[in-house]
Amino acid sequence: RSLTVLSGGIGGARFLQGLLHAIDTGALPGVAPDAVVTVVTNTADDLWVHGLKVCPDLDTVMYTLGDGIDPERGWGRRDETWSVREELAAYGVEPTWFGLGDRDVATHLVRTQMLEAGYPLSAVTAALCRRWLEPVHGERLRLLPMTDDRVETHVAVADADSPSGTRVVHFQEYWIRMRAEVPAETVVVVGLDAATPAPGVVEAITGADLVLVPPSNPVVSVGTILGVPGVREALVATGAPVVGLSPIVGGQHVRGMARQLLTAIGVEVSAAGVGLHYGARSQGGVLDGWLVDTGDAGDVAALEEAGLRAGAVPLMMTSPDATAAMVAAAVDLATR
Ligand code: GDP
Ligand code: FO1
Ligand code: CA
Repeated sequence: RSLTVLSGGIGGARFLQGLLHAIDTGALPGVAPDAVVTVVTNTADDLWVHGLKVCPDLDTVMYTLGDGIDPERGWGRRDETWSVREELAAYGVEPTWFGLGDRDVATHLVRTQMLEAGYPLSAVTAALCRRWLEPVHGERLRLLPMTDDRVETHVAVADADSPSGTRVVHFQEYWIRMRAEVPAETVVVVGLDAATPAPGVVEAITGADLVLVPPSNPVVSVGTILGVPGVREALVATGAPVVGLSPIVGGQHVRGMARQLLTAIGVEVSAAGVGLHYGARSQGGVLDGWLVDTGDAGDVAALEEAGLRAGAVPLMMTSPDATAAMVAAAVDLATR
């Protein structure tokens, strides 16, 4: 069996931990323990900082599934030190707001050197995963960037000091420095329309037995993956069921800034709102099924009226077992 997951960073990584746990414990009906998982990961968070290419979502998934992640932060390395960051700050070099860990810098140096030598991001990612994923997962887990092309999410925020009344900042600045506390007016994903899916991405979707959309950020994680020309078409064309899980529980995101960004793009901040935003494949969207939290069971009727198979189950990823149960519910919905 081959499963493909469209993933962002922290939420997607936690979902994937539960998915792999479910496969290993035989908790998924009809999914054999030797199932192969391909992760198509958002790269629009990526940014160049201090001359280094940083790929937050790829690194978060890679470190999490390779057991190198810092469990408190959910990003960056455990046992991290910050000498490089402190020295850069001592030179007064911006951005000081971006947390660059010493161990993490090595990853960015390897990636930057390989990119400058002409390797595409997909080859760089495969090389980094030879250290982080192959020893633990062998060939059953593949981490792909959504595209090898440069794509960056920028956010336009109100700014009284600028002549236009608006200022555009990189998504990382909006999130890390501004804590998403300034209203986002528009989200612009620079380079997305000119991007092409990375090698293996379309086949991973069209050739899968099951495609899962984890409770990742619907705007800047899943939305950006769907925006890569060719990805949406692959989802409409695939013979695999496509099932997603809501990142919005009780009308609120569980963490991060999905509420602010959904509002910016005019999508209702609810489990049904996000499911309807992705849309039913029978109506030109990308989903066959959509899982909401038990507290949002009232949303199921509207989803089913829109052509989606819907279910209400506990959706908090409080442990690999809890997440594994969510994955089993998604597989069940897919085969219903
Ligand atoms: P990011 O790239 O680090 O922001 O991570 P993702 O985009 O993959 O996931 C972020 C999303 O995960 C947020 O919108 C959260 O609402 C959602 N999320 C985090 N934890 C949970 C959880 O336990 N359950 C659900 N349903 N969503 C979650
Ligand atoms: N998130 C923060 O809140 N503060 C940081 O200083 C920070 C640094 C950072 C460095 C490398 C990396 O891979 C991720 C980092 N993140 C940081 C997380 C990053 O902002 C993610 O993009 C968010 O989780 C949203 O996707
Ligand atoms: Ca992200």
